[in-house]
Amino acid sequence: KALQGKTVIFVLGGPGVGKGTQCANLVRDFGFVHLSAGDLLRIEQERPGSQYGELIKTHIKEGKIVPMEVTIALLENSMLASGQSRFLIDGFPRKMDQALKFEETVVPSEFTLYFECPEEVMLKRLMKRGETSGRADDNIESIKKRFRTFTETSLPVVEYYNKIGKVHTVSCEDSPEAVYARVKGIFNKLFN
Ligand code: UP5
Ligand code: MG
Repeated sequence: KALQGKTVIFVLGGPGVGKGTQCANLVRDFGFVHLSAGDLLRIEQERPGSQYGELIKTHIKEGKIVPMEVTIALLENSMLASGQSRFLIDGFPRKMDQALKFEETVVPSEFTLYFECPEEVMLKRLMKRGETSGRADDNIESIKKRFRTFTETSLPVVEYYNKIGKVHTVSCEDSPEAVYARVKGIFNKLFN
């Protein structure tokens, strides 16, 4: 319970919607620590001696959700190690049980920042990024699986928080700058 009282914002949205891009802006302007669950899993996958390397690799390629014990431990450890108190948790929770478990055992979230965008726009962004990203899941087969997992399993998390009035939704079809203007509008009211 070392993290009780810290500020946590969940940043959710489909694959390639721009979560990482917008979180970088918020780090610069509002002093948040940005923790991408996907980035942490990719780092753990590469760590020599990790017992989860193979598990993470196959789950990411298949667009499946890694068991929450692994992801929550990575997030909690990073939060503690940072010594900071404001966190953007990017790309997590992706499943309802993960949301409840994290809020119960780590810290409750302030709200969810939800990025919304049509699938064909996200597809274009990911295919373009795939030309240079080296990410094992930036190919058409994996992307389709990621979209499906998002719609079937992760979107219900957003719907749950929306029902209890804890979601700020931002449309992400426009340029990164235009999207950030909207995000900044929300954060200015809450954190300045
Ligand atoms: N771009 C960004 N914004 C743009 C804009 N407004 N206009 C035009 N282009 C824009 O952006 C994607 C690309 O689009 C970039 O090239 C960017 O320049 C451009 P980015 O900011 O990277 O989008 P993001 O939403 O972060 O996309 P990402 O691919 O990271 O999202 P995913 O949710 O798919 O990936 P993540 O890394 O979170 O997860 C990967 C996998 O890890 C999951 O599929 C899953 O298998 C596993 N995972 C878990 O199991 N559990 C977890 O808790 C988290 C992940
Ligand atoms: Mg990302």
